[in-house]
Amino acid sequence: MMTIRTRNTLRSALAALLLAFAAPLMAHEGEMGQVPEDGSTVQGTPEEIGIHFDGAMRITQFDVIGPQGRVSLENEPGSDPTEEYHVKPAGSMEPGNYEVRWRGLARDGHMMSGTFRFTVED
Ligand SMILES: [Cu+2]
Repeated sequence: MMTIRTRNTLRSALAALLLAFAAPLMAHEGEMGQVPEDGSTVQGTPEEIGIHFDGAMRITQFDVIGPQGRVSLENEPGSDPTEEYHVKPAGSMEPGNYEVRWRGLARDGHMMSGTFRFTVED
């Protein structure tokens, strides 16, 4: 018959084993930086708007929303995984606060999403 101590030891060993197997599955691409930087203020329309990841990410949604609604972008989300995703505004952007909302699929199959904000000044 097992003592409680033995059972607890076995349980700990099993938990450690599960963690060892689970760790690689939990690793996924992270957000490394934004353009313009989150919380920053830029003068005039930014040349590009984008996001950097520490691994390839397949971006499925990338919306820039400002005072006049959704900003028209020159390129739409592609289907190729990339570490650097950039779009160019199709026209000039009015001064005001903008929010970028993105979604992507990491290599491990996890859906990732995030937002960042920047301000455009005259
Ligand atoms: Cu993941």
